[in-house]
Amino acid sequence: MAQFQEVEKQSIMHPKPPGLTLHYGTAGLRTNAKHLDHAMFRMGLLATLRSKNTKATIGVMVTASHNPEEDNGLKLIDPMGEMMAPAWEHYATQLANADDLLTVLKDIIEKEAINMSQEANVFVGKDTRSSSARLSQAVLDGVSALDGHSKDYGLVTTPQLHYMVRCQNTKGKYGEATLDGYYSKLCQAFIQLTKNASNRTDDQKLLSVDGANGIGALKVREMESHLKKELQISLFNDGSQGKLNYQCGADFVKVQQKPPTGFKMNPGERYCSFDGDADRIVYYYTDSEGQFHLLDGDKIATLMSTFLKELLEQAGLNLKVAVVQTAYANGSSTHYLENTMKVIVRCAKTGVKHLHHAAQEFDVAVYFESNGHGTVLFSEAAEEKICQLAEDPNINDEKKRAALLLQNTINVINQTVGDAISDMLFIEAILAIKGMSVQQWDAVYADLPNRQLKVKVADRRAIDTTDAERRAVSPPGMQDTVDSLVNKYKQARSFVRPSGTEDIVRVYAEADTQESADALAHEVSLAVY
Ligand code: 16G
Ligand code: ZN
Repeated sequence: MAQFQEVEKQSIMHPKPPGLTLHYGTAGLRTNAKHLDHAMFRMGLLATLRSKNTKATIGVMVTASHNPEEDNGLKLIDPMGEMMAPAWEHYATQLANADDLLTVLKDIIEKEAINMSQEANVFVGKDTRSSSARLSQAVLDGVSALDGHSKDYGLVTTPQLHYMVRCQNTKGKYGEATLDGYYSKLCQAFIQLTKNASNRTDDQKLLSVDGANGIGALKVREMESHLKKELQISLFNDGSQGKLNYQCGADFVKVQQKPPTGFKMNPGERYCSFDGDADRIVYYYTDSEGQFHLLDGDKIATLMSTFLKELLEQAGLNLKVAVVQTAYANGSSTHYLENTMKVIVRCAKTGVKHLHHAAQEFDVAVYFESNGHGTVLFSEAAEEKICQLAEDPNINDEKKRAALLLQNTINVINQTVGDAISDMLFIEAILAIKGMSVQQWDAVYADLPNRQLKVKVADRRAIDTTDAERRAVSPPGMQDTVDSLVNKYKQARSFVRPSGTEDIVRVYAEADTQESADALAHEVSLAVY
């Protein structure tokens, strides 16, 4: 077939380095940008096949998120804006590593019974890395080699591209598949929400944002005029001087538990950091003693779920709110959510796709990883009930207000994936409506002291876990040892899991004091073999 001849011809321009093996994992493909050209071309081919297979538009985002500037990577986006289905992740790995490209390609076509005359559409986006332009061109080459149509969105955040894909495939029902459409939808909803905040002072409208010297900074600038001064953002680490993700950004702040470089913090003021592709966010402040306080994904999930639960009650809607966390969620947050807020809490395996999947089972579900990646999902039935109520002329004022707030909440949220910009607007709206300071938000519960360690082992795959990674089933005896160590400490919990992104094992421990958490993490790491 002519298509395959074209693939063969083009692939010569995108040769695979000998001996290189890549793996499409939880975060897509990711490695040093020097080794990725062939993989990008091939993922352009795969996205085209996936588009033919689903008869829908597919997305390809070129980014390595919070990794250093020298790295790059890619994530594929399925029709509803969600991460690509796991069965196809396996094809991605096979295709990226194939020595005989055409054989693997034909194999996928046969296995999935793909109709090659079906039209294909692929949306492509990229972050601000210096390698991204060249690599996204390789993706576009791959799409055209198989006769697919592509649309190059250029510089966008990862969640913006997810959003575009969903808009396109739902024929505008979710919004318009343009950047302007995205900003208008989110910002209008934000402005409507903040109209419910009484006596909001100019000071409360101020927020400092660390853009990680990446795409998020660019896009916050672009959005500013849509906010009509209802949120006044002071942007730092905007990419004009510093290096991407270097000593800044959400991952740095969460891991180091300290402020990013690039600015001076004033006590009591609100700050947040995005990561390098703006799909994660964390908040923080310093108190009058100069002590740093981090509000991570767990605190964000608590704020959002509490707000939603209260509104649903006021609206008299019988819809269940759930929170989906991972094993890393601070024990205090789980305890508070289950026992004080009385919301359903579920634990999923690490990796956004697992949380997203678990969240889809509920009417309204907030999912967040502690690292700040998360969003809210509303079931179709829940959205319908909320919209019907908002339009019902026979309800009292309190119910009406709650229904309208819920409706605008749906619109401010990017339901496809965690989105720093959308999460930020929703958090700012909640704080404004509740008249809550960042300190008051922080004081809702106190985090248990905790410690994370990395352990290098001969073979991390020897460790197998169950119960959403909270217990190890192999090697034999390891979990018993962990249990006996945990029993020595108060309010303690610990688990061991193999990393999905690095060749290491991760140990997490929490306990009543920092000394205990540190000691427990250390003892558990010695028990890992
Ligand atoms: C990936 C995941 C992230 C997760 C991390 C865990 C996505 C988009 N990203 O970066 O959510 O927290 O892996 O890494 O799913 P680890 O397995 O090395 O601990
Ligand atoms: Zn990211």
